[in-house]
Amino acid sequence: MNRILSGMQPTGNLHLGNYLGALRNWVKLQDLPTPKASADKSTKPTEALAKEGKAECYYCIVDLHAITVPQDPQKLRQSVRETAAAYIAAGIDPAKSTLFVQSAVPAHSELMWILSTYTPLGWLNRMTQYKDKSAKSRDLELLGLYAYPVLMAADILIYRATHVPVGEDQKQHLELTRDIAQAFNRATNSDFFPLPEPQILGEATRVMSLRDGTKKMSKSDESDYSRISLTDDADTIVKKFKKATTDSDVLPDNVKALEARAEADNLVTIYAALNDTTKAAVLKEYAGSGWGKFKPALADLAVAKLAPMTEKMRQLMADPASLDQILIRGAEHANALTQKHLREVKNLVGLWSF
Ligand code: AQP
Repeated sequence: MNRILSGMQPTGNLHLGNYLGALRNWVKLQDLPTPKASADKSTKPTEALAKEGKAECYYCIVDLHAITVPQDPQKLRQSVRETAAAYIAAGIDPAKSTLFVQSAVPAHSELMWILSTYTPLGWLNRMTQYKDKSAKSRDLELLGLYAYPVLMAADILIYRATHVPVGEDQKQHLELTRDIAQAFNRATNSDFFPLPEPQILGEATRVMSLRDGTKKMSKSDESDYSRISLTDDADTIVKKFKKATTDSDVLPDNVKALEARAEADNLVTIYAALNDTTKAAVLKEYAGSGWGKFKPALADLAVAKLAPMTEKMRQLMADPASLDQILIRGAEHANALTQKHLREVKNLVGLWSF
């Protein structure tokens, strides 16, 4: 059985990058008849996945990853619910997908320890996310942040997941996950872990900051104007796009001409992704247009797509008990599968399990 796993950190408001790069694809994969582990490379990944029967989808809120940087406990708990509400508002259906909180499924952490014994430090030293985050403050030079990719590998492998839909920034961590899975399989002379395939889908695999087209849109950017949050109201969205950094040229008539124009490329990419079309199609419509025309059109499109989701999130947040029930049921389901897999891993390694 093919299985899909992905997650997001409950570290504040989710943004357009999280939505277009990951969440929206999770919904598409949830609603597909699914996969074959060795996808035919000549077709698009979603098409390849669609060729076979249904996949099981597991979507988690990775609070153990969130605490690799300091968190306020109250805010973290609230943020877990907000993230669950965003998943459901975006289209994740708890009746079709298992939706749960990582810290409620202890096998993730237990497998992480086991996998860490197969992970050479040299592999972790190459991870750019640790370097980027720890460079911001010496206080972040912590084992947890350094070991984050091993926990991510455990998150995926404990489900024996075959496909992992993520944004482009997670590609390196996915490659590490495959290396760790191979190292474990080799050492235990087994093929216990499938090698999970990244699903980096759609036009917007890396949405950039609205202030600086060379930086990725991120929750931790100090400028709120760098991102569109899923909870932003219409006025805020319009204002943020209006203030977005751009050059002074009109839009070109071909995608190649966007290559040296990071900010323009980003806005066209966002438009294409929101409209479920390609950058070429957007340029066909807007070639020769200035920002005075394109930015309001982009803002209108974003408001039309995001407003129903924001409203649904608000409704879900008004009933936290129901959200908690969904997460409790999801954790029960996830625990049943992961405890079974953990017993099998322990047997292979020679650890106690009963
Ligand atoms: N800018 C982005 N473009 C496309 N995809 C993105 N993702 C994140 N940013 C972009 C994808 O969203 C998923 C969840 O990410 P996460 O919340 O676990 O952590 P993150 O990547 O660290 O998100 P942020 O916003 O950058 O958080 P901070 O600022 O706290 O580090 C992943 O699939 C990711 O690829």
